[in-house]
Amino acid sequence: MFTRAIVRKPAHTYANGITTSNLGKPDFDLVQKQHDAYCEALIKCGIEVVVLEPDPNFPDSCFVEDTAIVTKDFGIIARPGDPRRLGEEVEIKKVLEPLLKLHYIEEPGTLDGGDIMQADNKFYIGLSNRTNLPGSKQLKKILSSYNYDVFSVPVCNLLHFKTGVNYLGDNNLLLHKEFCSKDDFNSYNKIIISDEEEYAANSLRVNDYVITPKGFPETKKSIEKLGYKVIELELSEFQKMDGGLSCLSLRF
Ligand code: CIR
Repeated sequence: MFTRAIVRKPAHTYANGITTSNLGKPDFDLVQKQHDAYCEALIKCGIEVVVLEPDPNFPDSCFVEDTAIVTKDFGIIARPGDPRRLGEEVEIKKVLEPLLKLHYIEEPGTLDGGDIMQADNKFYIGLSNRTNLPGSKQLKKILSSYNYDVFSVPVCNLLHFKTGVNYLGDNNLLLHKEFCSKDDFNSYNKIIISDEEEYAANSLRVNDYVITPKGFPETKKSIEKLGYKVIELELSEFQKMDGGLSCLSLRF
């Protein structure tokens, strides 16, 4: 059960962020509206949302998930793998410091929170272009000291691990087909996401609801079939900057 979330408003420089998509330039009015709707959805799920002010020096800084890993008992300040995002974590550290015991990923480690997935007492670390071996080793050591089981998984064709895999709870795992043949996930009830609906693999369980991007009917149907209440959100302007649903918040 999550009670709190941290989000950060998109900055007016948002369109200068990093992207590989060719979906066009984001419309900043719409970005703000979609972000507001995201915050409202979290509130509907019973979450107290802390909204941080935008930082125009970091166009990608609304994607707060990449800056830390949080649980109810402790947090780990990440070290973003793209140098253009290095420094976003400083503000998040200030916010989390009074709330949680903190640990840190240190040089030469790099690690983006979007590569880290918790599934009950397990953590999966995606080794991507953003999260390197030293970063993953440091994280493993910290998480193991809290008695979590930790596994590493290579990420080849996606930005982050959670671009393609997300745990809904109750043993249910949303899985883009890049990962479906991996033995690592055999113990889960796998919901395989097709290429056409890849963006919806990044759906998010928040308490009694699953929040999912709008426009992916097959995934929505599969999630509803599992018995979850679904909230759909329009996220077109975040998709344009390679941002998924989970990356807009830190939940704990
Ligand atoms: C980036 O490339 O870093 C941002 N434009 C998008 C980050 C999305 N984060 C995530 O999926 N966890």
